[in-house]
Order: sequence, then structure tokens, then C-alpha cells
Amino acid sequence: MDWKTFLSAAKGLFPDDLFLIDAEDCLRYGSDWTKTAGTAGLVVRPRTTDEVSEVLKLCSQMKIPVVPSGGRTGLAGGAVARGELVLSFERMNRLSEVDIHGNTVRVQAGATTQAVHEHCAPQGLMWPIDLASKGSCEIGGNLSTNAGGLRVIRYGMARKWVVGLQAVTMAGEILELNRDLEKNNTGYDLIQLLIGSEGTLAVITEATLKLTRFPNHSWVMFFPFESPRATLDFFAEARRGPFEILAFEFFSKACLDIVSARLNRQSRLGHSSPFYALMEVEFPVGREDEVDQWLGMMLENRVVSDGLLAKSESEKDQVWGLREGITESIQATAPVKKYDVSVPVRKLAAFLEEVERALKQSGLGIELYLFGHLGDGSPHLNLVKPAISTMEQFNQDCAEFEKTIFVLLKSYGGSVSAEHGVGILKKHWLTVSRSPAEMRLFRDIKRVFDPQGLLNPGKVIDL
Ligand code: 2HG
Ligand code: ZN
Repeated sequence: MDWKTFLSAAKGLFPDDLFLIDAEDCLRYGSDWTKTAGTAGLVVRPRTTDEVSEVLKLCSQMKIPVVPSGGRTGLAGGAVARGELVLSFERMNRLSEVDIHGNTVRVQAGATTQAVHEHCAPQGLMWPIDLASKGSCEIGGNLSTNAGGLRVIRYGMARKWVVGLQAVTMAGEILELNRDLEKNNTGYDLIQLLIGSEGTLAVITEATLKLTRFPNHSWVMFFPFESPRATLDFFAEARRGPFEILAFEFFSKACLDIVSARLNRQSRLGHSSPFYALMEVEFPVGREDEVDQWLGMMLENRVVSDGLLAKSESEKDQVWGLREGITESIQATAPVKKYDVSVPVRKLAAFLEEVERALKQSGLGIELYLFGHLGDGSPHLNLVKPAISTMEQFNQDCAEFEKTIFVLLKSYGGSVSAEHGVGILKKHWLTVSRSPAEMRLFRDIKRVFDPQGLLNPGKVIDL
């Protein structure tokens, strides 16, 4: 790319401080948490939607490819640049006043998820998308990847919590979608088409987020289990418990060990177990006895063998810390490859048993760290490099085992990405989850929005 020509065409049209060209900046803004090699050719940091529109117009005219970039905490490589212009939203982080009639808030794409939470909390309201990376990830990224997170079982994915969206097409056209209407049955829902499209159709610049009240009163429970199947049997019981389930997460002993070592903390359960479940439940104040009785019954009937109950905020945070610390603890320990698959919850136990059996039989040098959103049918399979394997061997072994995972997944009617998205890392496996007719429609849609193929090229689908 000839950036000198671009910069001289841009001269006078934009403030000078809009652009970063330094190699170090290009490296930083062009890569993400996946650590896939990437670099920007040029970084642009607009302050307004009009600037975004003008930049995209110029890029369209000059045929310059663009990668939209949020907090770069994505795990599918959707924000990795390979020499393109990177459009960062970090300066577009304005939060408007909370609308207490509509229970909504208008925010710019670069606001972090945590900033939105903190902004709405004084009104007793929250945007219920809760992610371990909430301090760094941004609303634009949350929406373009349709983020899930830790409370999907109760609140659903990000796409359920949006009533208005502003987005800019590659041609520079500004779209104001849905105008914050709660109800609007007039044709195709373009908001929902853009959410989850990973910045390949248009660039999200602002959103009106739907808010809800904080949960009533919650307790966090932590249980040991012998297997995912036993955990799911308990889950089926819990579905009928005297509360609303806010989260149902699980993780293997390997995950607990690695987090405990990092946090320098021992589990307060008397013994270790192959699997653990974390369940957060909500119920009205005054119903504590009912929940206590239900727990007693679970223990008496041996549905669970042991458990911890966290009632205070600090105890709850401690238990959640074990779950939320897994990604970073693994990342800090060894190279890892991540698979955020999903299968229908009813098939999950059988699927995970087959994955574990296949790995044991394969004799490959890979360690499997299993955790995730059991209640949503969305486990995270992290393949970790053992110290004795070389990097080359590990890559080869993962490539082989990846095939096994995806063949199995297809036979279970699963998805290659439950929540992280397709990006570059899952692109080659998209046909496991999508039919030829769907793939054709995907391409047709991409062509309508971005006929030159300049927006986040090489991600999700090629033209
Ligand atoms: C989570 O559930 C995130 O914590 C990250 O989706 C999962 O690190 C992972 O594989
Ligand atoms: Zn997850």
C-alpha cells in the first residue's frame, strides 16, 4: 500500500493527529489477543462518525482495505490486520445520559463494556453482557461479534440488547438503524444483520443499548463433579430449582489448578474432583430458606456430593475469580489453541465424552483444558502445549486434532463458534456449521454491502 499517497490525499481533510504511522503503533493496533501475526499499514483514530464516513469514502475511492478495531480482545482474529488501514474507535467513547423512560443508553462504539456498566449502575440499571474482558473490550466489538459471556443463560447474547444502531458503510454512507424503537415491523432487520457480521458489512459507530434492572438477590454455588454428564444431570435438576439461574459455568480440574496456582489460592472444598460447576442463582429476598432446603435435598439425594455457598459480594467475587481467571492463566502459562464450539445442551455430555476419548486414543501431545458455559451448550476447548512438545509438533498435533473436533461437531449438528466468531481462525471451518445455500447468501450479502471487498477483508467469508 502506498501510504504516502493516501496521507497526501488526506492532508487538509482531517486533523493531523488522526493518523499513526509509527511501526510500534501499527504492530499494536494490528494485532489482538490471538497473537496471530498482524500489523496495520496505518492507524486512524477518528473522534466523530463524520470523520469515519470521510475516511471510508476516501478509502473506497483509493481502494484501500480497512480493518475496524475495538479493544482487540477477540479470540478469532477478526481484528488482526495484515497491512490494512486500521480504524480504531478508542477516541469515540462518549456515553449519553441514561434514558430512564426507555431504559436505554446511547453510546459510541469505543466505550468499554465496563464503562457502560459503571455509567448505568447509579440508575439501578445494567447492560447485561458480562465478559471477563469487560475492562478492555468495546461496545463496537461486542456488537460486531455478538458477544456472549457469562450470563447468556439468563439474558441471551448481545444482539438481544440493542434498539438502535448507527453504522457507516464502506462507501461512507451513515445508516441510522431502528431509531431506538422498541417495536418496528417494517421490513428487514438490518441491525441484526450487522450484529455478528464482524465488521465485514459496515462499521458500527454508535448504539442505543437496552438496559435492565440488576438481579434481585443472588448467591453463587460451587460444586465438584465426576464428569460433565454428572454436571449436566445436576443442571437439569437446577433448572427446576426455586430460583432463576443467572449463570451455569463449568471447568475441569486442570483449569482450577492453573488458576489457583496463579492466584496462589487453594480451593476450600475438602477434596479435588475432575470437574467443577459454578452456578449463580437469583431469587427474591426472604426466599433464602427455600433455596437452602433445595440445596439440602440435592446433597441428601446425592445429586451433588459437596459444595460451597457464597453469599456476600466478596465471597461471590472470589468464586467468580476462579472462572474468570482461566483464560489469562492459561495464556500466561503456555501456547494455546482455542475452540469455542457449541452443541445442543442435550447432546453436550456425549459430545464431550467423545472429545475426551478421541484425545486419549490419539496419543497426540496436547493437554485439553475444558471449561465454559455448560448451561448454554457452549464449552471452551483449550488445547495447550505440554512442556515436552516443540512448537512445531504442537501445531501439527493441534491441526490433526482440530479435524477430529470438527468432524465430531458436524455429526452433532454443532457450531464452530458459539461466541468468539469466525474471524480468520474459523473461516476455513465455516462449512461445518453453514450449508452451501447459506454460504452463497453470505457471499451475496457481502457483495451488496461491500462490492469491492475492502471491509475487513479475509474475515468470515471471501467474495
Ligand atoms: C470465556 O468464556 C471467554 O471466558 C474466553 O469466552 C474463552 O479463553 C477462552 O477460550
Ligand atoms: Zn466464553
